[in-house]
Amino acid sequence: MSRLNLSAFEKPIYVTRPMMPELKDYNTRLEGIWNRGVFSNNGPEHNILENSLKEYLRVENISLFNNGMSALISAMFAFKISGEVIVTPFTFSGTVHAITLCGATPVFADIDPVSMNIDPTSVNDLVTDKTTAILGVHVYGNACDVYGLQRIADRYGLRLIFDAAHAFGKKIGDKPISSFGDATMFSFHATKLFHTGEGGALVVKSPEIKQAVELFKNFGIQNEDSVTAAGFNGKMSEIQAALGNCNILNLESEKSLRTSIMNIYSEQLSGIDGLTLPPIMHKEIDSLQYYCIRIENRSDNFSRDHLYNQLKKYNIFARKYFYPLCSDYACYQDLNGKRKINVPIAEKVSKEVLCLPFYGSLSQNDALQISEIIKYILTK
Ligand code: T4K
Repeated sequence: MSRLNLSAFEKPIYVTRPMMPELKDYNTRLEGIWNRGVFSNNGPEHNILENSLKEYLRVENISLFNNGMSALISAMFAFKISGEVIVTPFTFSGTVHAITLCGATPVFADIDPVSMNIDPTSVNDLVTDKTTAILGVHVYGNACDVYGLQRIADRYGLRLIFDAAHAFGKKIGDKPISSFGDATMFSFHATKLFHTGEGGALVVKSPEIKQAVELFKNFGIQNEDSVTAAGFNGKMSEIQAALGNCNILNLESEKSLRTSIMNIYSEQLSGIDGLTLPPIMHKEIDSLQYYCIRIENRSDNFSRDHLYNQLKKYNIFARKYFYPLCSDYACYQDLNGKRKINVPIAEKVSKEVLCLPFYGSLSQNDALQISEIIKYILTK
């Protein structure tokens, strides 16, 4: 390895870079698409990917989508979600917008201070006779308290839906993450561990719900003679699926490269007072989606924002996922009526988090250099 240095990177270093197959392998699949002239509507690339994902994720009822948010919206419609949905404010905008776009009202629960996922105790306090569902997000790929949330869902007869945009391939013990709750959404956006450029999937427990989901994502068309429900167009194209069929073959090597980067950061950044490494969640197989540290806001020279801004001077573009909180968006200020939004832990956490560059094509030297720069900024 070359000598460590504190100089700025020549080229920008982003929070993530997409896994990319050999162009010739993608071209081979594109040639097939060209020869067939089939670009969408459950073509062969789509069907191959659906079967591969069934096997990889160990699931039965999976539907592929043009993006993760479409998949989440479809879950809402398939379950006819209305009234209030209890959700974390510490997530990407798309999670909460999916609730709103379906005509339901998001109600914000607080999060656990360690896992940074929705806190079942806070959820329990927010259940009313209008509540129909809980929407949990496995933030950074750390699993929610799936058992605690299921107990609440069972107690009040609520649907339990998970946003697993960050948790592709995640397991709790030997159970796939999508075996919990009624439905689980995955995102296959270019910024995700496994991706199809844009794309996503929905895994559901019941075959009947899968039928409703398939209908909804194809305009409600049952067959040439019958349209049985109002639906939209959520279909994954052949071009997207072909990329997924290439990428799935490189997944294990991407994961092993990310594991090396994770180990470098965890070793280099441990023991810094005021810096917290990602939580180690026991009995979980990591999804390796993000590497997120937390910085206590102690002074002008020791805070998340200070580190974030200083890193830019070195051409390092870390990201503040998830700041601001969804509950602070202008469009969600009036939603909860007289009920005050009470999410103090989420407020604190969102001001501390910083996702570091984390992807397989980041070199180990670069990860070491980024660590050195972080240590320098925080201790100078
Ligand atoms: N739920 C959760 C919890 C989510 O995190 C997301 C998406 C969703 C739901 C919705 O799923 P999708 O409908 O998107 O499938 C990015 C992604 O656009 C978004 O998918 C993701 N979460 C979110 C956490 O991150 P931005 O606005 O930060 O993306 P952007 O364009 O700034 O990209 C970040 C960096 O990645 C860039 O600085 C460079 C790199 N990049 C990005 C793209 C798109 C590349 O190197 N190549 C690329 O093609 O939202």
